[in-house]
Amino acid sequence: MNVIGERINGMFKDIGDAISAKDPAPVRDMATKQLTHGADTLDINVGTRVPKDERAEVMRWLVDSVREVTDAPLSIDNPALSTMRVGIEAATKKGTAIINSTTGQADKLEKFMALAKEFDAGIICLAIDENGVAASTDAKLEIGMRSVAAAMEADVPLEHVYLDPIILPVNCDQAAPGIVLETISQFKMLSDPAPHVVIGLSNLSQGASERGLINRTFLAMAIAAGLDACIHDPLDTELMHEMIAAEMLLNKSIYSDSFLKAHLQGR
Ligand code: THG
Repeated sequence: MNVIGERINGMFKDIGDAISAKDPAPVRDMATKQLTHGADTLDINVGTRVPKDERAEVMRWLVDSVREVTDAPLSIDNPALSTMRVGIEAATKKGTAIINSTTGQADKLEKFMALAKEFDAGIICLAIDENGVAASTDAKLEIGMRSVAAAMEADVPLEHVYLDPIILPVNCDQAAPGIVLETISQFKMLSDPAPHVVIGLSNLSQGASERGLINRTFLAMAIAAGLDACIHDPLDTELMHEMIAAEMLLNKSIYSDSFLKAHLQGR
């Protein structure tokens, strides 16, 4: 499982305040903390408080701040191509990066895949196009297929492609999580080698109570369906333990009586 730590995001008060104050210390600390708690990759998102015309510069500052303490892979989380280029350029000076993300319109796919090729970066492709978030399994698969085809066309290796079916808050549409589970297992059959499949787990429980319980229950089900990357909070210890147990039960890691301890030490 590629754990993509979600905490360096301007939507969180601590990081939003650090951005406003141009104080790199809380950003560096949050990077280190997520990595010691088991994150493999760090998501970097400037948030919505920053005015649009300042987002590229803030992205560069966030990436440079994180790169002072780690060369771990960074997931550059922004919809605009110009900000994406700045973030990917800064991140790949030292280490690798993932483009997070592109939507499925032909022109967007072409431009973002060219960027992935240029920087040898990974790329997350959302099940969204000009009609918005694809609602049905078939509509999500259709965009997934288009994304895989665009990667092949641009000579981006399928090992660098991550399909995101898009998980929305369960309190808005209770049927949607089941559709996402079905989509995850079908995404895995789209190509050989299979694309990676990723979700932004915390979206699921936004506005709900019992957030932790909802997130970790769904993560176990999604891992069973084939999820192999997840944007979530690695500081949520119960969630991380549940993830490790799920991987052990699916025979993706070795069982021993002390499997949890052994796996935590290995991270
Ligand atoms: N797919 C991809 N990338 C993504 C998402 C996705 N990036 C952004 C988001 N979704 C994943 N990251 C978060 C980060 C935080 C929250 C949800 C998703 C979250 N935040 C609290 C809230 O809104 O209640 C804020 C808490 C606070 O302010 O302290 O839930 O789906 N590819």
